[in-house]
Order: sequence, then structure tokens, then C-alpha cells
Amino acid sequence: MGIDSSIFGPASPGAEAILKLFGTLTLFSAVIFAIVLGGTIYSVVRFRAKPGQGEPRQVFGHTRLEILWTVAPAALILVIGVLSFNTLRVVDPARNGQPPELILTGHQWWWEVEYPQAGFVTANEIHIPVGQPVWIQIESADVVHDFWVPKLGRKMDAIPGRSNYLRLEADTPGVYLGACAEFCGVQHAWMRLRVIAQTPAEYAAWQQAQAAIPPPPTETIAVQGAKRFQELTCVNCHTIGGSPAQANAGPDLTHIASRQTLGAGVLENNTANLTGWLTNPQAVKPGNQMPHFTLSSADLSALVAYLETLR
Ligand code: HEC
Ligand SMILES: [Cu+2]
Repeated sequence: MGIDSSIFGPASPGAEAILKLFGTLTLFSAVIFAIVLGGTIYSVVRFRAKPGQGEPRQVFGHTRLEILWTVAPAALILVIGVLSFNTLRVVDPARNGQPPELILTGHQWWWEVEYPQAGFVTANEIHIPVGQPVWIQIESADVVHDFWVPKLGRKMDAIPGRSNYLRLEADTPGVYLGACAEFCGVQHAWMRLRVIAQTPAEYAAWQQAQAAIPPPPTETIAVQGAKRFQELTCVNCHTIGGSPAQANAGPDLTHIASRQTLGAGVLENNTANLTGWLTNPQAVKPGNQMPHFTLSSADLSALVAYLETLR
């Protein structure tokens, strides 16, 4: 899972603008630091008290110096202000009523991802077309969360009862790691997400696959798993398209097998880890909102077989 997520490798115009501003301001600070430290060292050495020397000459008020140390910082702040506003124009442009491509809702401790136009819901994984800015609407189902994908730019809070918008864009195809950046409870650290930037053709194919209802299972064990899913309490919290399960206290599982991770990034999505999750989600991600059911081993393998058909 070692995906590079460093702000020093920006992959969007917004992230590039932020890094550039950061570099310039660090340079300013370094110069000021050198001037102050250099002046201090010079004064300490040059004006050190010598034996037999009395009190040094006292100076009260120096108009020229006072003007200088008022005007210089004010000019510096003005320059920083102009640079910052220019950066803001890039990272936070006006939306002008454009509809969001997707609606992202923070839950303790996972992300619900809805594509309203294409008409489907997924979790912990955002797909976008590469090189095309998309607007995302950011919501919260419970407490304040914060969406942050360091390589793709600025952060944006997810606040209950308030819609925030962010323009998301990636310059190159790839997987970008993101995380909740506002402490939101015990599993805040495992509230990650991935942004997957694809070519427009791949993106369209992905959308089409996600919007489709997966075919009913045919293998006996998977058929049994589908039945047990409806009989157990799973249906009270999860949605599976084309089945009676239509709840959203937990992630939508319609295409769970097509996703890269389980538990908002805590596990790579594969058979062993899916089995481990269903065996005891509380051991994998302590305190998360899915209870430990102590499933029989027959139920466990049937459920895993079924969920793995949901591609
Ligand atoms: C009380 C609500 C609740 C019930 C009941 C429940 N789950 Fe969950 N489930 C959740 C929540 C919440 C998560 C997300 C946990 C997290 O990542 O923090 C989850 C996550 C999952 C995941 C991982 C999905 C992903 O995208 O990460 C699977 C698979 C899953 N549940 C299957 C089941 C099955 C099978 C059952 C029935 C045996 C079940 N769940 C019952 C709430 C529930
Ligand atoms: Cu959080």
C-alpha cells in the first residue's frame, strides 16, 4: 500500500500552486531568519562589554530606523498577500453553478461516494477522468471530517448540514492516496480514500460497470451467501443493488469486489482479508461501526463467495 502521497510531488495545478507558494514563503522566511540571526551574532561579538568600559551610549528614538522597520514588513506582507491571492484563485476557483460530478459524504470512519448523474454509489474510492477538473460536493453524515488528497491540492472540511465544494483534478493517470484530515473519533486514522485518475475511456467504462446491477450468483455456495446476506442483519446497514438490501449505515456493497481496499484503506481487498474482516471487523478496525457477528464458518465462506461475485 506504499502509494506516494507527498505534497512535494504535486499532480494537479492546485497542488503545484500551493507548493510554489510554500517554496517562495520558505525562501522569504529563510532570508529574514538569516538577517535577524546574522545581526544578532554581529551585535553580540562587536558590542560585547569590555573590561573597564562603562555603560554604552543610550539611543532614544531613531525616526529613520522606525520608518524602515514599519515600511519593510508592511511591504513584505503586501507581497505575500498578492502571492497568496493568486494561489487562491487557482486552488479555489468560482464554481458558477456547475453541478457536482460526485457527492462525497464523510461517515465515521469511511467515505460514501455518490455519482448522481450516473446514478450509483460506491465507497472509499473516487474515480475521475484525468486532466479534467470535476466538482465534488462534500457532506458529512455525523461529525466534522476533512477531505485531503495531498498530491491533488487543498483540503476541504466535511461539515454536517453544510455543502462544501472542491474542484478536483489530476494531471496524470494513477492512484492518489487521501485521508480524513480532521480528528473525528477512534478510527480517524483509518478513514482513508483513494482517487483513481483514469483516461476518459476507462472512466466511462468504470462508470458503466458501477451503474449496472451485478448478475445474480450461479455457484451454489455464492447463491447460499446471497440468501444468508438477506437473512442476517447485513441488510440493515448495507445496500446491494438489485437486492432488497437498501440501507446506508455502512458502505454500498453492490460492486464491493471491484474496489481496491476494505475498511477505508485498512486492508487490501482480497479473499483472505475479506474473510478476516467478516470474521471479526472489530479485531481489524477496533471501534468501527460494524459489529462482530461470530458467523459460522459455513456462513462465512458463503458470504465471502457471494461478495466476491459483486464485481
Ligand atoms: C450495524 C451496521 C452494520 C451491519 C449490521 C453490518 N455492517 Fe458491514 N459495515 C458496516 C460499516 C459501518 C462498515 C464500514 C466500517 C469502516 O470502514 O469503518 C462496514 C463494512 C463492511 C464491509 C467492507 C466494505 C468496504 O467497502 O470497506 C463489508 C464487506 C461488510 N461490511 C459486510 C457485511 C456483512 C456481510 C454483514 C452481515 C453479516 C454486515 N456487513 C453487517 C456496518 C454494518
Ligand atoms: Cu477524521
